[in-house]
Amino acid sequence: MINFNKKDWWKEAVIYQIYPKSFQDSNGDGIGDLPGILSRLDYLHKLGVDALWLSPVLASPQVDNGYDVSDYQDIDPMFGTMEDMRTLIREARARGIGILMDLVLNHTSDQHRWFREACKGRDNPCHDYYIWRDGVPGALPNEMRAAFGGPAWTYVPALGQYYFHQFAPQQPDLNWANPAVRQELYKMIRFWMDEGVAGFRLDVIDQVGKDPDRQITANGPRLMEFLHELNRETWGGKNLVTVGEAWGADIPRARQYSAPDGSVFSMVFQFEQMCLDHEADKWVPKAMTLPELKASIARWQQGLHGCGWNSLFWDNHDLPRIVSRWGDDGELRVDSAKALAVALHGLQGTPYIYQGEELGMTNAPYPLEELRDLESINAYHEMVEKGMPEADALAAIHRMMRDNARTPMQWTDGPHAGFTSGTPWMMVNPNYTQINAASALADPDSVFYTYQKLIALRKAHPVFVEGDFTLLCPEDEQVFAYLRRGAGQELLAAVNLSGRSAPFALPEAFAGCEPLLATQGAPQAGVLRPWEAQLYLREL
Ligand code: TEU
Ligand code: CA
Repeated sequence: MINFNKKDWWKEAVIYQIYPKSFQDSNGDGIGDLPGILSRLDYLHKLGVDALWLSPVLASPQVDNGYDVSDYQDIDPMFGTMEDMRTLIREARARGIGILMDLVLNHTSDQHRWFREACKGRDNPCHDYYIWRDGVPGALPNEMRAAFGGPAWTYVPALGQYYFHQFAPQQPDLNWANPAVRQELYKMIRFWMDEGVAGFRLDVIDQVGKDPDRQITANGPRLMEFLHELNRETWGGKNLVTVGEAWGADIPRARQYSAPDGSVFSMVFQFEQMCLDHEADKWVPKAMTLPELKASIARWQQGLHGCGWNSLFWDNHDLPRIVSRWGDDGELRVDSAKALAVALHGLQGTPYIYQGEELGMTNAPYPLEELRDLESINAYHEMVEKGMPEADALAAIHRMMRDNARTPMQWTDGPHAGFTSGTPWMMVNPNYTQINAASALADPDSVFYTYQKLIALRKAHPVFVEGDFTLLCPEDEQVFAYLRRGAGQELLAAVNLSGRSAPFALPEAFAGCEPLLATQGAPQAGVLRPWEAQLYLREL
C-alpha cells in the first residue's frame, strides 16, 4: 500500500481516471455520481490502483461536463453533496486510495459569481478577473478562434466590450495577470488540500499565461512565473501529486514542469504521441507508422530520465478509445488491449488508466442525435456547412470524438450495463453484453487481470520505477521492444503491436528466461504471435 507521506510516492503509483458522469449512477437519474463511485471502490481496490483522478465534480452548468465551474468550493448537486465528497475521500483512503481533484483554473463558467459580477460594469471589482477588449459589434479584437468553434471573443453589449474565451463562450478565460484572481484560486486550492485530497490534475494549465493581443495561448511569457507562485502558495513541499495538462509541452518544457526539486508539478500530460495520427486539425487523419510512435516515446523516456517525470497514458476523456484507435476492436480486441497495456506499463513514469480501458472498452460510432459533446456536435455542423456530405462529416467525427470515451461504464450484461436503473444521460455502447466488468472479473484471461498484474509487477520490482530506457529494433514495423535497466535489474518488454505474427529473437542475456508476464501462454521461440506481449526480468 502506498505511503502518501513518503516523498515522491506518486512515482510508484498507478492512477485511475474517473469521468463521474459516466461511471456509476446511484439514484436512477441516469447520471453517475459520488455515491456511485463509493459503491465501486472495492472494484478499484481489486484492480490495485493507488489514486483516482475525478474529472470535475464541482458546481457547474455542465456546458462542457464540469469543465465550466460555477463554484469551486461546492459539489454539483447532480453528483452529490460536500458530505458525499468527504465520505468518498475517507473511504477511498481507508483502502489505500487517494483522490485527485480536477482543477480548471484557466477559465470559469459564465455562471460563476465572478463573471456575473464582472458583467455588471467596468468598475465592478470582479471586472478585471476576466479579459476584456473594447469594441463594437462585428469588429472582433482579432481573429483568434475558440477550441470548440467560433471566435474566441464574445460581445457584451451593456459593457461595449468583448471577453476572451479559449473554449466555449460559456467558459470565459480568467485574467491571471490580476494578482487578486491568482490569490482567490490559491485560497480555493488550500481549501481542498485541507479536505484531504491526495493531489490535483490541472486543466490546460500551460495556457494560463496567455497573451491574447499577441495571439499567444500556450507557454505565454509569464507562465513559469505564475506556475512557481502557484506551487509556492499551495502544494509546494507537501507530498501531493500534481499533474498539469500541457498540450504545448515539449521535452525541455516538461523538464521544467516536472523538475525533481518539486518547484512546479510532479509531472505533466504531454500529447506528442497522441497527436501523431492526425493533422493540426484533429479531424483530419494522418498516417502514423510504428517506428515514428516508438521514436517519440523513446525521446520522452530518455529526455526526462533523471531530470523530470513522465505520465503514461493511452486514453482519457478527450481521446478516442485506444483499442479502437491503435489496437483491434474486432476479433482480436482482448489480445490487442493487453498488448497496448503491456507496452505502456513497462515504461518509466506514472501510468494512468481511464475508466473502462481495463475492460478494453471501444469507440462508440453513434448517430448524431446520440452524441453529447459540444466539440463534436459543433465540428460536425461546421463540416456540413462547408459542404461536406453528412455521412462523411459523421465518419470524420467518429474517429477522434471525445464522446468515444464518455459512454457509460459497462458493469454487467443487465439493463443499461448496470450503470443506471433509469435512462442513461448518454447511450450505453450496445457491445456491453460482451464487454463488461462482471464478465471480465469472471474470466482469468480478461484484460482486467492483465492490468491487475501490471500494477502488481510495478510494485514488486523497482526497475519499473527506476530503470532507464533503451529502444530495441527501432525500425521494426510490428514489434515494440525495449529494455529498462536500474536498481540491479533489467526488464525486457517485447510487444507485437500488429495483427500478424512477427519474427522476434530474445536478446541473448534473456535466453532461457521464464517470462514475468506473457499474454498468450508459453512463448514460442523466435516469434511473437499477433498482438502478443511478454515481459522478462533478470537480476544483474
Ligand atoms: O482539454 C483541453 C483541450 O485542449 C481539449 O479540449 C482539446 O482541445 C480537445 O480535446 C482536442 O480537440 C481540457 C479538458 O480535458 C477538456 O475536457 C475540456 O473541455 C477543456 O480542457 C476545457 O476545459
Ligand atoms: Ca445520479
